[in-house]
Amino acid sequence: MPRPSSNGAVPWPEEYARRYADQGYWEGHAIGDTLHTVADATPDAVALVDGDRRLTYRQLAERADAVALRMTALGLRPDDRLVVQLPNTAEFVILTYACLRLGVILVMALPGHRRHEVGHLVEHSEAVAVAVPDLLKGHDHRAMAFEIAADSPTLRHVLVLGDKAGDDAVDLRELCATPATAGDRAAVDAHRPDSSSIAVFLLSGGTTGLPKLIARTHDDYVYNARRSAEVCAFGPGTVYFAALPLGHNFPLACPGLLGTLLNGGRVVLGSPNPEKAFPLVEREGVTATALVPAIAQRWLDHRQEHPGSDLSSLRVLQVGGSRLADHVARRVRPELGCTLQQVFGMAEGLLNYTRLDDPEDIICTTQGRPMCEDDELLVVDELGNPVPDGTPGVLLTRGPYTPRGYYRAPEQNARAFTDDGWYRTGDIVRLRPDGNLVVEGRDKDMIIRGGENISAEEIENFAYQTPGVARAAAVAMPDERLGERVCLYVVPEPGHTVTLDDIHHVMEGAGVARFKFPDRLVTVPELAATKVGKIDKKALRADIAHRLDTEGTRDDQ
Ligand code: OOB
Repeated sequence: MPRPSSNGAVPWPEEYARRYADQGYWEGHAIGDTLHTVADATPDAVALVDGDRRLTYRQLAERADAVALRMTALGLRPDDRLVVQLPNTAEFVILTYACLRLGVILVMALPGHRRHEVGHLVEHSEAVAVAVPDLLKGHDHRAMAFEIAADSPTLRHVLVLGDKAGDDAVDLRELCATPATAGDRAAVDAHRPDSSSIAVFLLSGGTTGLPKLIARTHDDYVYNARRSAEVCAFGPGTVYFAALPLGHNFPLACPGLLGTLLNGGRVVLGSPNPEKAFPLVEREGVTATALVPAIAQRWLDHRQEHPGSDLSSLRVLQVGGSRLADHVARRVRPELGCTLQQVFGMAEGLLNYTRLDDPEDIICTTQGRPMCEDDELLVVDELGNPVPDGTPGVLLTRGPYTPRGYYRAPEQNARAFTDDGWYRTGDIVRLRPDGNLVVEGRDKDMIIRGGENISAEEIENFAYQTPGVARAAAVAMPDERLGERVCLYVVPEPGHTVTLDDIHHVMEGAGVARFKFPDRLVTVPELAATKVGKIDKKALRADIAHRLDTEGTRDDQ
């Protein structure tokens, strides 16, 4: 197992790093510099659209440098960590660009995260700053941030987006409106980070209690975005609609925001709700977007009910994050009039895409193939031995944009990575003779609820904190709308009853993200066990599927 470097990230072994650079995957430029090069080439093209606000490449680049300088005035330094939890807004993009220029490392929290998760991210990354909205969907992020700051030895700055920033916080709108001056660029250049340093920390969906941090370097992340953009044929004419939360790898760099900006295209910010998204697609002439299957299905259904909206500009709909059912995939071209691209990816690195010119059958029934020739794939059985092609097994991978370990997590790394650096994805796949992968299932203990990854272990930990719970097991239950939802099996202690509300109450108290709350509780006298005495989750998944079937609905509660 490679040893972590002094900054806590696990580097690629020397020989691989040299090879990836020699092959040209790693260009040796920091992302901020690369973005500036594009801005210099197309200064007057519109880079970003947020509602009525439009920023050209020049404006975006200048704002980023002005913000970067203001951040240094606040005391932020290269290698400092900033946890960001912002909606898809121009401020998010400007702040991201500024941090990339300065070498301040962004830690990408997700909008649904609450005190429990954001607090953990701040602590684990030793963040000095956090950026949040004031109020969003009824949640007071500002108050949450100050609560976390009060307990944190490192957090010094709270950046707030919205009318209620308050005197004790840095007003993000004001920060991003800082007028640019002539010397900004040179002054920020002085801080320019090394291309092998960490650009962003992405979060692992993960199977352990709390999200782990994935250190993505400038080198590997530029490649991630650039090669993705090539596969997706992004160029100056691309209008990319960032609908999923930008902190997620998929809309951020697959090819997403970064892949669009690196090619002189235009990014339109918004939310995936089809009622708002469809008019925006029409107004802005959106050519590409990325969705998770649950939302893609909502788009298809909305389209059937409202056939009037003009989606003719849309050329590519990327769908990934969880398994897209073949029958839903087949609806995309006839009903939305665009090419479907399936994306089987992970924040840990490896990206598989169906290609735009693949036959319809491959597009609709496979999850694509790796984007890079030097992505290494291994499909193994339970003992770790390679299976013959075409036989389902667990996927292991290595490659130029798949780091060799999580940040400061030696125990998890020992489990999630092999000694020679392969990442165990926990996904069960079948490798077809044509090189495409079909995702057949998961052997990791994770539930994917409408695109949000939930660790079963984390839910079980909260169940065990609930009075009256003797044993607990969380499993995925099938759901028409979200793909999967969380079902919690509980064995109560003798004489106790446990309700779903009891579990929610404990999670509420701990400030846990709402999307993780179990959707259903099943009380049983004992939990099915495997031959070696482990909880038999396969049997539990079959049990809940059977219960739903006999109830005649998969969509109750
Ligand atoms: C994306 O990234 P993460 O890190 O949130 O989740 C990764 C996991 C994969 O290991 C797999 O279990 C599942 O999500 N997954 C899929 C899938 N795409 C992801 N399972 C079945 N079919 C698919 N197409 O989810 C992600 C990152 C970049 C691009 C796209 C998705």
